[in-house]
Amino acid sequence: MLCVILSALVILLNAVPTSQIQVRNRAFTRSQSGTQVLAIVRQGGTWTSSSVVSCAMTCLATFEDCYSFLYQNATKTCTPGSAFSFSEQPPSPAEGILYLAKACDQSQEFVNLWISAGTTICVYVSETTARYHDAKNICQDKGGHLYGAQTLPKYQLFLDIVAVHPGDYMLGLTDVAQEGTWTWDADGTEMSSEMRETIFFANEPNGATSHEDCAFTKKQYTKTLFFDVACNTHAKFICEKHHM
Ligand SMILES: [Ca+2]
Repeated sequence: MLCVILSALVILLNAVPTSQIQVRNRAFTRSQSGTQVLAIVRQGGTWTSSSVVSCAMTCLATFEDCYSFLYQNATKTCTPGSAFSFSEQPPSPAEGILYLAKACDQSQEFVNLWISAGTTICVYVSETTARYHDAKNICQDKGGHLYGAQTLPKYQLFLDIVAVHPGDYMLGLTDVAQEGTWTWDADGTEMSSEMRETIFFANEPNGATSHEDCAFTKKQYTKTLFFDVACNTHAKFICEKHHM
């Protein structure tokens, strides 16, 4: 009986097409702060380690909704996980690499990133610049919306993304509806005073002209903080959406 079960398991593992796994792989490592994701180490490539592929196959065979798996090189152990079953922060590189096996969308444009313990978000980072309204439409066409920094962890993730993809960025944040009242595109809520003080330069937003209704960074300054600027300014942008 045991042999039958083992044989069935082997068939099940072999039945998972390798190509299906390869396009799903996402690997992350930690930043210097030790608590936040810094970089996409490898994206959409081919795994060279048969142990990692085997771990992925185990995860996909164990959980219909395989979301992530941890392969620890030192101990050669594999820990598969279903959706959000990992309640801890990503492991350090020395501990192993956490692979998020679940794709954000069919096109593979979006990647899963950790926001905080047990929480991830799908983000798309633009390669080119656009005006606010065009960027907003692009994100909506992709089924998401412009990235918001409604919380400190989301602002930290924004900083981590910019560290990997340098440039001037905009947020999904405007006071176009009512001057001085800044609201997030994502849900229409008003920016908290805490986030206002965190993400803007001192004495900003200042509404220096009647057209400064959008929030952009300027890379000539050493800190990645925001100014209010005209919405027809060009900048890079990030789209966000929840995973499938
Ligand atoms: Ca304004």
